Amino acid sequence: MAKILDDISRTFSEYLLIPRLTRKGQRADLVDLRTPLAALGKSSDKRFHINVPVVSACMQAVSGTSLSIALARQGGLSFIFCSQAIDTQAEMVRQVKAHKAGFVQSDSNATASMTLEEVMTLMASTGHSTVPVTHDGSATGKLEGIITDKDFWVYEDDLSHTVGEHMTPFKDVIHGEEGISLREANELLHRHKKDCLPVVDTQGHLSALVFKKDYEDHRRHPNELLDASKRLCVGAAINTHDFRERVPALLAAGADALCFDSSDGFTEYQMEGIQWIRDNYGDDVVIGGGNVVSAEGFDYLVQGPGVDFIKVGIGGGSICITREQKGVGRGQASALLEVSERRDAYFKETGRYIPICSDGGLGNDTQIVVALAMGADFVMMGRYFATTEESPTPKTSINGQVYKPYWGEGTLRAQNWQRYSEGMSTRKMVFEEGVDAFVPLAGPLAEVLETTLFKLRSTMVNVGAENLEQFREQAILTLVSEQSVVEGGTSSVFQFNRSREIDDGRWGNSN
Ligand code: MZP
Repeated sequence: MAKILDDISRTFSEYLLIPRLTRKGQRADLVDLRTPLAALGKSSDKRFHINVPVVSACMQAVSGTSLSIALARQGGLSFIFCSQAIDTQAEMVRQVKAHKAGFVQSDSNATASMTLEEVMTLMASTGHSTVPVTHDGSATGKLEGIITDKDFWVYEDDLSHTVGEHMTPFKDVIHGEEGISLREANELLHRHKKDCLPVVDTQGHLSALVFKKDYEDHRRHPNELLDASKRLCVGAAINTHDFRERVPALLAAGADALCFDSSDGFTEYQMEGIQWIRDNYGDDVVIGGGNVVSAEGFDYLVQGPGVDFIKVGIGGGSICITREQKGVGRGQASALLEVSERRDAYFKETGRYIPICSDGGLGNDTQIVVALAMGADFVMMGRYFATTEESPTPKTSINGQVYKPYWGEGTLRAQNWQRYSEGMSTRKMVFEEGVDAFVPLAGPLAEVLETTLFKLRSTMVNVGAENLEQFREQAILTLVSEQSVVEGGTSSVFQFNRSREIDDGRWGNSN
């Protein structure tokens, strides 16, 4: 007969943290969020750390180039999805590594003959109010001028006029020459009181734009995750089918960490992949394994040369229907608690510390906090990042609200059969394990993440913790009853203003 576990499968929202002593001088802004992504304690310690404990999911609707750049600039790491051809994935890794902080390629461009109405539509669809005007409308065409939303009045000007009639012509545009340093570019912006500086090559072709807001963003978030050559860090997902070809291409492109993207990583298929990478590349490559939901799964993946970090979670993802479709999975809190306990015991036994990533199902900021208190070294999120400006999907207006498409890797749309087909003879998706959906736009990643991390830091202060290791050690959690959840919300009051966080729909009003 099957064995039935004694404990109930529990979720994060069933727990609350009990405050511990906060000592004088402890402040949210002093809390250190640095966390390991690579196994610690082996002879060849790689000590690959990330500066904030968040990574973005290996998903088409999440980890594209722009999001990977934006997240690394905030100190986190993205795993570029592997449900695409090897060369396109490697190219995305290359683009992140080649990103020159502060210099961006323009993604909204016009020609002088376009009408103001057309340029307004362009500004609305890209959300950018500064548009370079080039001879061919491309991002690298000869620069003829700049048009911004301040150059025309929607209700006063004739919108059938051309861009050429309203733009600032090139001769009057403050610009930089290719080769200019970021510091010099920012000095020009400062001196001329400009928001945007186009940079042109010797032929007058546009090569990049430098924005004042990026400078301000950098000053506010000096946490960028950089490699030894000061390039942004980026991770890449791999699967158990084509790792022999994919891994060499991704490493050659400069990927800083690899991660198996599998709904169930407790398999000999994954072990074969890990073994192959270790045999061919040794211990220097950072490899994430998973997903698992039990101590047994953890023990399997750390055997032999083993993985660097382990992802925990099956069936909890916001777009996931694996539990309904196959009856497999476990409440995310229960899974994380069991694996974390095993990780700590394994550390005591072997001196080897394996970071754990809680993957999927984080429905609000408090659940992120609880996951980190329960033992996760960092969390992986899909929906959270899909709601940001930088996710790779287009903004879509539905009934006057702005949304972004978000779909699971187990959908017919993603066609990521490699993620789900361990042990199956078929090389196609027979049934879906995910859904195709929309999420409300929340705003720029830097702003969204700043709020989340501030909440995390302030909870850590409540628990008297100065870093994530202390947070895990000192955390005391209590199970909550349904009635105490009700008590935790507002009661017997009428609210005129809802907070911005609820208004922006980030959490689907579930906060
Ligand atoms: P969430 O942050 O949207 O709740 O969950 C993201 C996680 O869900 C991913 O990191 C991955 O582990 C998982 N995922 C991705 N696609 C599917 C699916 O189609 C899925 N079922 O479960």
